[in-house]
Amino acid sequence: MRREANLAAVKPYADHLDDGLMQMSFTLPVPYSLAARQAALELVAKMGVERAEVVHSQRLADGYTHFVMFGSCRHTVDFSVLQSEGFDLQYMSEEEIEAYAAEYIVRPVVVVGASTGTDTHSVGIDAMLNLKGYHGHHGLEGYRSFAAHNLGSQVSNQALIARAIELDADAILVSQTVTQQDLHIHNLTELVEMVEAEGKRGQIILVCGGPRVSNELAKELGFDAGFSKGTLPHHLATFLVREVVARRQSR
Ligand code: B12
Repeated sequence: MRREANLAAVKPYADHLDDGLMQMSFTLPVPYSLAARQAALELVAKMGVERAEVVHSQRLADGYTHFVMFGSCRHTVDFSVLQSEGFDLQYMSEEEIEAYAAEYIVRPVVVVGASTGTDTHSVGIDAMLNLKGYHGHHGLEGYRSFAAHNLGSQVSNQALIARAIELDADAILVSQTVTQQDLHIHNLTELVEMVEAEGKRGQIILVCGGPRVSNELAKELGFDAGFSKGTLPHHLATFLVREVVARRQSR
C-alpha cells in the first residue's frame, strides 16, 4: 500500500519515503586533490547531509574543483504551513484570462517589456511577450486582452520608461539574465528610481523576471512582482489582469 508523505516534515525522496536522498553540485576554490575531496565531504556534513559520497569530482581550472555529491538530508520542512500562507495561488488558463479581462477590464491591458541595460539575453522576455510564446503557451501578443510591446534587448531604462509613458502603459516588464557583479540589482533599482522620479510609480505596474529573480527579491527592490525559471506567459497574465482589476477597485 502507498504510504502518504507527512506534510508537516517533508524531506527529499528517492527510493522510499523519508530516505532523504539527494544530489547536489558545487565548485570549491581549492586545487583538485584528496584534501579537496575531504573538504567537500566536511562541507555537506555541515549542511546536514548524512552518509555523503563524492559521486564525481573534477579539476575545473588551476585552484578550482567541481563536485557532484550524494547523501541523505537530515532536515525537514513543514509543507502544511506553507499551503495555508498564500502560496496556493491558482493561475488562470489563457481562456479564463480572456474571459476575466473581457468582463472586468474591457479595454486591452497595455504592457511594454524589454531586457534592459547591457543584457543581451532576449529569450526570457520573448517567451513572455511574443505570439509564439513558450512551451506551447502563447505569449501576451496572442491574447485579445493585451496590447504587448516588446522592445527587445539592451534597452536602457530611460528608453523603456519613455515608451511606457508614450503608450500610457499599464505595466512595465523587465527581464534580467546577467547577474554577474549584481548587475541585475543595479539595473532593476535604477528603473524603480526613474519611474518614481517621473511620478508614475502609483500608476504603472512593475514586473521583473529572470533565472535569478524571485518574487521576494523583486518586492525588496520596489517591484510589484517577480517571476523566475519555469514561468509561463499565463502566470504573468494572471497576475497582471488581477492587479489591474485590484488597482481599479482600490481607487
Ligand atoms: C542563450 C544564451 C545566450 C545567448 C542569448 C541569445 C538571446 N537572444 O537571448 C548569447 C549567446 C547572446 C549569450 C550571451 C552571453 N551570455 Co548567455 N546564456 C545563454 C543560455 C545558454 C540560455 C539562456 C536562455 O535563453 N534561457 C531560456 C529562457 C527561456 O529562460 P530564462 O531567461 O530564465 O526565462 C524564463 C524565466 O527566467 C522567466 N523570465 C525571464 N525574463 C522574464 C521577464 C518577465 C517580465 C517575466 C514575467 C518572466 C521572465 O520566464 C522565462 C520562461 O520561463 C544561458 C545558460 C543557460 N543554460 O541558462 C547563458 C547565460 C545566461 N549566459 C551567461 C553569460 C555570462 C553570457 C555573456 C555575458 C557571455 C560573455 N562573456 O560574452 C553574454 C552576454 C553579454 C551581454 N552583454 O549580455 C551566463 C550568465 C551568468 C550570470 N548569472 O550572470 C549564463 C547563465 C551561462 C553561464 N552558465 O555562465 N548567452
